[in-house]
Amino acid sequence: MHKAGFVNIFGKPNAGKSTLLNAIIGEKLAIISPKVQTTRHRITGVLTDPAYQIVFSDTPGIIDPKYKLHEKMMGAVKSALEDADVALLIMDSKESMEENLELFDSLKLKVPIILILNKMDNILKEDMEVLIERAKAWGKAAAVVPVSAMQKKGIKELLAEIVALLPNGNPFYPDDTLTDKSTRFLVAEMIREKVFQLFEEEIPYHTTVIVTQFQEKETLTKITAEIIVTRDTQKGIILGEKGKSIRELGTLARQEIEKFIERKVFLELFVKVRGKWRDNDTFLKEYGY
Ligand code: GDP
Ligand code: K
Ligand code: MG
Repeated sequence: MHKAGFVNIFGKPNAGKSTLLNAIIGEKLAIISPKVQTTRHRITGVLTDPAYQIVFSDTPGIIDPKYKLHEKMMGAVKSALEDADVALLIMDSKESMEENLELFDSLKLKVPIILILNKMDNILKEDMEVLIERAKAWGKAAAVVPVSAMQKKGIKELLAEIVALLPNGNPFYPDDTLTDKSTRFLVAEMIREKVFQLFEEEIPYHTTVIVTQFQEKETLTKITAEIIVTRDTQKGIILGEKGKSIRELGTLARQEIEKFIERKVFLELFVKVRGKWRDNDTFLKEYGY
């Protein structure tokens, strides 16, 4: 019997949800950074095998909403909670298990749970065994799986546990589908990732990116994107002295995009100031939230 189902990834900010999705799918679909609240959307990755198809969703980390943007982000978490066949609850193994289990309890999940102890590369083997025992004693997980999403360790074992819990069914997507997100969206996210990488403090959180032009030319793809910030000072920082910072941003983003679309890219970036985009429904809608 063919198996198919929806599997959603939950956990605190920085637990490694996006890294795990990418490790499972084998493509960089979700952007990653050491900063919290990097992921703002629910991102789907589809894994197809002759025997099964799994539709994974990465979600923003679970937080208390402070802005309308946060409310939209938590809406993405909630909708993911309600339609999963299996929930992957992931935690950083270095963090408090009590706190994480308390959070997971508060989700009141009715679907089968796999508890993932991530970042096992940071933990001694004997300490990991203790953690696994404590996680099993929680009693709510059908399986407890240690992984290193970063080093792609434990992924096969995790997939076996997921498949065991999947319902029978036909595939939802054609077998070459990787994600429900458009290339334009993923490209905007890659640029946003570089903003998280290059700029500090409030800048990444006040920034969004939209791709305004995506043209496949004969020898290259021409992409134009707008980087939206909330203040003139932020625009100045992103541009940098004589445009130095935005050139660096452009180079890093272009390299990443070229790897992903496997074509040469000409990338043009503009910075725009939109005062309160994070708390304005019209702007949020325009920017895809
Ligand atoms: P998210 O907020 O849950 O989506 O977490 P990310 O996937 O963005 O990862 C947060 C940080 O943890 C990044 O700096 C990752 O490189 C790092 N990270 C993720 N998985 C692992 C892992 O298995 N081992 C280690 N050492 N770091 C990891
Ligand atoms: K993160
Ligand atoms: Mg993430």
